[in-house]
Amino acid sequence: MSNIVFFTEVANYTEEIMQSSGNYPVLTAEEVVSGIKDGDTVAFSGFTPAGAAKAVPSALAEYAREEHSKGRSFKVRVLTGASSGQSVDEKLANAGAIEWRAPYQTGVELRRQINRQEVEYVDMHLSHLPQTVAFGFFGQVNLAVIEASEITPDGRVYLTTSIGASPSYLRCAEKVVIEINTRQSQRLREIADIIIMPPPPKRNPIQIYDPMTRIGLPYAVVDPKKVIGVVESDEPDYLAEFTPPDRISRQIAGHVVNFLIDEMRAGRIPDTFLPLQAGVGNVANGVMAALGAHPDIPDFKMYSEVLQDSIVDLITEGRLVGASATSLTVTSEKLKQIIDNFDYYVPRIVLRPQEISNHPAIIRRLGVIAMNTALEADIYGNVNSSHVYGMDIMNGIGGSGEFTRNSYLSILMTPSIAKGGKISSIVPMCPHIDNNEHSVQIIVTEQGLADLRCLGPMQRAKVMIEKCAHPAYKEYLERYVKESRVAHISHDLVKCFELHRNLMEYGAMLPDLDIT
Ligand code: 0RQ
Repeated sequence: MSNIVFFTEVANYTEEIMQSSGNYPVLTAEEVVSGIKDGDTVAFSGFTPAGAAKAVPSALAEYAREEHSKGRSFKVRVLTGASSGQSVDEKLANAGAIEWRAPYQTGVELRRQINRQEVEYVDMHLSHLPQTVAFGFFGQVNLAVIEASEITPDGRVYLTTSIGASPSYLRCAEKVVIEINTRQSQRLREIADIIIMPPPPKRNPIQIYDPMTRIGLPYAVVDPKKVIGVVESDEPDYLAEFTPPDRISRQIAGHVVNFLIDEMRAGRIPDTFLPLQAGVGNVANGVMAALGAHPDIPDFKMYSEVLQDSIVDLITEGRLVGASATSLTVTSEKLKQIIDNFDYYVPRIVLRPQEISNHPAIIRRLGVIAMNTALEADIYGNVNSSHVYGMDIMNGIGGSGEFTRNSYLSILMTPSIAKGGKISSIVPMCPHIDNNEHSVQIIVTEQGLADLRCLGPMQRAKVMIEKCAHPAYKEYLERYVKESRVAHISHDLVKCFELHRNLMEYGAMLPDLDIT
């Protein structure tokens, strides 16, 4: 029986709309923008920020500036798959054109506006997004602007470097514009594997039994009647260059690799290894490189969300034998390497909708080892990855929650101090918690690794301080525990945020401390 038979309702929908056919006018981005009204909800393709729409957001930013110069208010509600960087977020934020934003962002200017309450931001689990949109919790999506390499007259849309939430936006939006990006390779469709989940309770098990299982189609589907036109573009994905892992990242990576090897020797990870998920950033890149370089780690697969440059190197070396994700967030140079050798990479990479790449059931079934980054962790193993002082957004929870909660092994990593020692990343109590003590199993800093599995709260506190805290903060943390009210989880509710209050007031958690 074919896997996609399970998605009968979707198949019927696909067949039905494919009987209509479209003859799509070529529009300029400015023509598209002239139809967008103040307060509209616009969904853009893009995931960290691969495959983001590019031409329409630029024109939209320009249009917003013109409207503002005429004294008229003009702001839109913005949806994407995840962060959209320069392509969407920063352009629109710099033009003061964003009123509301979901589900994830990393923009410097947008972050500033969110923290000044100029933009309302819904920070949410990324796999929840498609059904949240489909059931209308965000209201009507007025327009979807989706980057593709091709749209056929019967409504097949071949996406580019990310899948993200685009299949859902194509299905749910009132109107659709396709940005045909002539720079993106037509062959990218060969790594796409797209399904849309039917509504509950008709959700049969998703038949992915290996990171590389394919169950869907190479294209997303849109009703051609909704497509108001196509816009041509040839801009590349805008990605920051990665810096090589620094000393701290290499030390964290060393602890993680040694731990995984010990787990394998103890028989808790099979000799064939388990699929890995790695968050974005330098620490994650460093860990992946270290795993690849270690002779005792067998060749492995990934069931992840984002594929970064380090992943391409590992696939090329034959260490990473298969990688599933929702975006190919790689620099132009790495993308060219993939495209130039596509026959080699096609069987080794698959891109899925974010609802599937981050699906709790599949993460649990495959026994994923999740490795994500934290801003801070408390002595009991609760983790804050998103809000400084529990107030100021950094980026968001992203996919870290769905992987941490559902993986076989959940690892959270952070340098033990930040800002030259003014901040301890190990604190008595996190003022915001993205991943709690019930989901977090392992915490790693450059100081060491705390295996919190099966430990009660006070045992956790001991191990966290001993293994993860920076030596300069150990005494403070030990005293905090000793002087706290005796309970299942000891705390002093007057003092638990003393370090954070000091940081806000004096610019350092322990103002008299000098770590040089
Ligand atoms: O500040 O930018 O001023 O230098 O926070 O910290 O060490 O550069 O770390 O870039 O790896 O980001 C958690 C934010 C880490 C990221 C987080 C300051 C520090 C620096 C950044 P500067 P680093 P990274 C898959 C998984 C959530 C989403 C996720 C993140 C800045 O990994 O957004 O995991 N994760 N997604 O100085 C105050 C502290 C601090 C601190 C560091 N305790 N208090 N500031 N900083 N620790 C991807 C997706 O889901 C799409």
